[in-house]
Amino acid sequence: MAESVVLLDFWASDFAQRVRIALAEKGVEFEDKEQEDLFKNKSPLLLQSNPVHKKIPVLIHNGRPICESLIIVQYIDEVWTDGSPLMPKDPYQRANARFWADYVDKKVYPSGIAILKNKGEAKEAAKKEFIACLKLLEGELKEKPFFGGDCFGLVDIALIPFSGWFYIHKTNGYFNVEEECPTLMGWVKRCMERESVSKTLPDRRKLYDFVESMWKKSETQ
Ligand code: GS8
Repeated sequence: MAESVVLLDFWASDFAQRVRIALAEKGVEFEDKEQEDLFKNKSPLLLQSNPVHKKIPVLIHNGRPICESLIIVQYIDEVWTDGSPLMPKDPYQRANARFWADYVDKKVYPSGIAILKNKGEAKEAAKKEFIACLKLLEGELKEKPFFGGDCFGLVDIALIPFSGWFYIHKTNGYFNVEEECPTLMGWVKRCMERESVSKTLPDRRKLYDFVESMWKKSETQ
């Protein structure tokens, strides 16, 4: 029986982009179920597949749902073993990769959201925090091509979707990541040379317009 791979997706979601990049790295074909009204009217399939968080992405593999993007990426790596691995072999390196991917979720994502959400002092503090996080990541990257060394893997997949925000920050005159973190920007360019990434990340102008309209809408509600 042919296997079934379905992704509950939303085009602008950084978390869903991680899953699409991992599937592309492994050459896995999947059915993409875009969630048309993710925030106001969740599909019955989403509610049934992720009853705990009710969020995308959800990967439904042969009828069984897997939730949480970083867990899904690691699942993909374990199930589809052809192609280059996304996790290091060594247990210490694996733990380290999980640590930094978790850091992206716990620090980079919240400070990035706080820039968009806040005004005044809180916005300024969030900008500082976001740049400090990126600089810390730059220190971890050092001179390596990718976070795990020569191989593109979990931490790269966790972080690269957020590079779409850099354009938003620059366009809004907040800061220029290219100037603040040149080494990290070199890594962004390297990641973008991979088809899995360049074909997955949305057009930055389209993303900009979407994010701006989202926050404007939330301000008026
Ligand atoms: C986050 C998923 C998430 O926030 C992961 O998969 O890594 N920790 C999770 N998904 C958002 C879309 S992206 O902003 C979502 O589904 N939001 C719907 C909602 O909040 O109702």
